[in-house]
Amino acid sequence: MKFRRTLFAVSAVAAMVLATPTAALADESVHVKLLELNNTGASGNATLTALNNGDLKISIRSAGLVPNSPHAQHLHGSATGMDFHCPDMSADTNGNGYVSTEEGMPSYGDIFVALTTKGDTAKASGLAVDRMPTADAKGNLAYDRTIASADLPKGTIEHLKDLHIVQHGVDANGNNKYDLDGLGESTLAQSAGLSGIPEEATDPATCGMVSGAPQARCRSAASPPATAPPGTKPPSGTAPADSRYSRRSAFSYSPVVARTC
Ligand SMILES: [Cu+2]
Repeated sequence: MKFRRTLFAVSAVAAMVLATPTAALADESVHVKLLELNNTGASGNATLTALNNGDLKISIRSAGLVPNSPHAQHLHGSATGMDFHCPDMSADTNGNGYVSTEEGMPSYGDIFVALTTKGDTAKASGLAVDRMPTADAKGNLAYDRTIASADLPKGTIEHLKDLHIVQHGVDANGNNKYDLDGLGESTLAQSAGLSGIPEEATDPATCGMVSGAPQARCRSAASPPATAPPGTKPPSGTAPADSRYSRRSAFSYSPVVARTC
């Protein structure tokens, strides 16, 4: 009898062990710290969550933006492994004191996904300010949206670490609005066939680099933390002096992955 009870107990444990690998895949998040560009004083935090079904959930909370104004925002970069990063003021090649969107593109790449509030999220909607989030009277902005996997460019989830979040909209002449008196007309908008758009509306205000990436999904809380694939581990050593704008120094796999598994 005792033998039978022991056999039953062993079988039960074996069944539990065998069941563990079938646990559902967990959603996985990466954090993006948004830092000011163009001395705007704006900042924020964002979370990108790769959902189990392949969708991408984006959550952004920013402060210090131009109040009561729409802020175009995008994922910049590419899914081809290009080494983009957030620019510093040295990207201001025309010397007007502001890094424009075009001047920043060699650093952070082209628009990859337009983070609109509704409708399509294609690059072509990059300046669809009527579908971009608006900062409140205090300059705070909150954005939450889940983009279906079918609407994401190929390779988005796999290359989250290569992407950046950029929010646009500055106030060069300090009158709490976008106007042509600040920096003239937007050359970006002009090149897109739009006239009368202030440069203030399109110059970048914040930029943030993904600080971790879902290289591998976690199966259960008991699983060991996922590790970065060979060749993508950040270099060891001291971070550059201006680490705010260095993608490499902002890289950190294990803390993010371990926390979200
Ligand atoms: Cu952008």
